[in-house]
Amino acid sequence: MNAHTHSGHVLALCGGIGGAKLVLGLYRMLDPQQLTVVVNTGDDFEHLGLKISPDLDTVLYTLGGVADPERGWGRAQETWESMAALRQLGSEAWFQLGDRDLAMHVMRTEWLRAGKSLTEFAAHAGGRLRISAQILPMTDAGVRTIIETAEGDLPFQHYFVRRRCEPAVTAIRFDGAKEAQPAPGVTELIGSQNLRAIVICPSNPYLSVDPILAVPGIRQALATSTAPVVAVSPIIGGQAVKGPTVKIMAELGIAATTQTIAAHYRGLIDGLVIDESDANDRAQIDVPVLATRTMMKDIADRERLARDVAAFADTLTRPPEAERARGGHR
Ligand code: FO1
Repeated sequence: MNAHTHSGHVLALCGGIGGAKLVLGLYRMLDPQQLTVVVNTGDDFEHLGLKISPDLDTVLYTLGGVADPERGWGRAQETWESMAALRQLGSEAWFQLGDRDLAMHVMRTEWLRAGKSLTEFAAHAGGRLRISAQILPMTDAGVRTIIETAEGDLPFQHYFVRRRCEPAVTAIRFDGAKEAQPAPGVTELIGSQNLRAIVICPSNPYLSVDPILAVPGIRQALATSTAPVVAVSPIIGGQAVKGPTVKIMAELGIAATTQTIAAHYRGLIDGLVIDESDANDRAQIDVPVLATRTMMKDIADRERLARDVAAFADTLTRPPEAERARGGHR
């Protein structure tokens, strides 16, 4: 089925770099006004007095066409003079804030201190970057991903950047999630009749997608949505494309396979997209599977995967909630 003949909104749930790649494909393949991206904010933190929202910025910069193509985070053509000056003054410098990127943090901090919400700031920044898709944080409340390690609890960026993911992970928790509410519009959109598909991007399920699902109301809205929910596995041939997914899975005693990803999203998804090299795993996955090339090296890869994911979603119908929860697709 030609994806373009299908109207209706697509909602993507996404973390940072890996997820943003597919989001860019969706953005270029769909009518951009028909795309909403709900972004993980569990990685957010306050640093040098500034409010930093790395995943939100990665999505904003990527869709705005100003992301650094090599790093995946931060802005292209970046310079680092303020970092050097901060270092000279004896400031901590383990978290790199580029000169251009700083503008985003300064302004977000100003807006939040003035009583505006993260949702309002994301809409403003998206508009200024001429992005016609809607970009929403998962929540306006402070949800913080805490990595429990053999060396104690570490806030996400301290674990990820400062400690380079070295300490062994024993558990992951999302402080503040229980008290949080979804950002305005998130659950309404998930429940909308006009929704074509919900796509869980190939972000780390434990670090980047679970915080979104931990916000009360989001998981339930997904379970009762009439739109098909499709996840894209971040595991290719037992490896994660980027980042510490496999290391963390091993430390948590979980096998890095597409079956594990399917099991993780059990009761939530109506279909799973896996890499063609993992096609043999299909037999052990109890939802419909699309095996295709999921590695996204260039823009053509992102667009093709986006088209494949949307066309796959169009072939799926949603079973009633109770049946889905039992894995009743077969
Ligand atoms: N990642 C790094 O590995 N080192 C950094 O110094 C760093 C700085 C940084 C600044 C702004 C920003 O938006 C992202 C930044 N990231 C950096 C990436 C970020 O830590 C992670 O990619 C995400 O949080 C994981 O999704």
